[in-house]
Amino acid sequence: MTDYFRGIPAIAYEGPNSTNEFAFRHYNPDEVILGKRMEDHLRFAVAYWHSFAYQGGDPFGGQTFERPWFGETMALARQKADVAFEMFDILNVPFYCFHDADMRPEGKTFAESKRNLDEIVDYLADKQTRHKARLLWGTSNLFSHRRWMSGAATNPDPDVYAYAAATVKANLDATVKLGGQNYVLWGGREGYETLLNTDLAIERSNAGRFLTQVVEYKHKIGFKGAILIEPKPQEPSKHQYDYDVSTVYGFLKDFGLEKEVQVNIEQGHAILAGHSFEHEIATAAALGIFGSIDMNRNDYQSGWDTDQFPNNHVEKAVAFYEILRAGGYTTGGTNFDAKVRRQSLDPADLILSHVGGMDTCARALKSAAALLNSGELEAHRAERYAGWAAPVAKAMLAGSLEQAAARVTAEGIEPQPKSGKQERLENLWNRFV
Ligand code: XUL
Ligand code: CO
Repeated sequence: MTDYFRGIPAIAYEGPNSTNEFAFRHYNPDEVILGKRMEDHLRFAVAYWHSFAYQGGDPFGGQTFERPWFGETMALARQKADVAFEMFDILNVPFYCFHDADMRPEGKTFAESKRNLDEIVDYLADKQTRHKARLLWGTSNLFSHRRWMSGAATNPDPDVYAYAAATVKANLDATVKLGGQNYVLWGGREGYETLLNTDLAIERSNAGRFLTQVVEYKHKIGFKGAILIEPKPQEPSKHQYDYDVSTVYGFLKDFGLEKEVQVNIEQGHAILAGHSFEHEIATAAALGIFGSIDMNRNDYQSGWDTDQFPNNHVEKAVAFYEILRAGGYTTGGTNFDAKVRRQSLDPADLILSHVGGMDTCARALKSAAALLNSGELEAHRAERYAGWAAPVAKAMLAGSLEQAAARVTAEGIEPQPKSGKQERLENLWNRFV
């Protein structure tokens, strides 16, 4: 036991009228919604990096947090893990996520880093036997260390590709050892700064080969979880190859991996790509590659990936509606890839940021489920597309362009525009949030 969260109680559900800061007003894990427990719908995860490794820096200033476990030793790494599991217990979250670099000190050589990783993974595996939280996903940090500055799998130097392969293999093995349900690849440096020094064709092709090797290795070791790509258009690279869900789908199709790999969609990344969160979720669902989400938003004025906790349930309800419509998560979950602001110094800030985020999502889920259950929105949608169920429409799709064209004169077609009813549907939404 550490005393980092001393005096902070385990957070329990007290209902919407509670004024207790340290209570859930909406997140009630055992409440059944659409036939499933809320905990099983939402599958919340805490991100190891933002809560336990982030030091409070921004582009203009360094560390503001003084966590007792900061430092590059194994003893401090174990202390960090102790605090992490204490926080998971307080929040009663079922999952966490990690990068290797969040959990273990960097060694002087690959072998030393790997030894440190293996040691901390054993420590976490032991903790998992005595605590509730399990691993939602593991991933590799292939972007912070200077060796990755020109990319990992897309680096011009084949030795860096090899180092990336060794790193991903080690983290996939660690994920399996911890019973992880997914493995995520986010390619922060898989892109470029300037075309003047970049062979885009080689880089993209190597990225495809790398992902294929990852999938082959997954099958070789019998990992049953999902491999997830996390799209992002830019930042840190000026341009990333995994720009958005549609770009990733094209990439997967190109390398024959569209049945092997799904996406982890982050709200902030969707915004950077000029999309809404729900657009990205709905696109992934329509393409059959929806996997998991990172539930963190950007600031709408700054235009940066600020990784803030969700606090607007109306906005999130639309996203959860799309997740429910897609049938919910299978191996995925709701990961808070979110960090407290650099002025939020207190241990309580770490807890209450998550409490707020969990309550926001729970409230959003309840609204989305009620609207879906009412069938009202789906009835409008079904009516709008009903024409496509008619035999004549199906025959037209099965036939040629000339046959479709011939219908116009043969049947005297003169289409009559119909209202899209947007405002009426927005009013409908507002009845449920
Ligand atoms: C960076 C980001 C990462 C990934 C995991 O923008 O979202 O934290 O989620 O590497
Ligand atoms: Co993320």
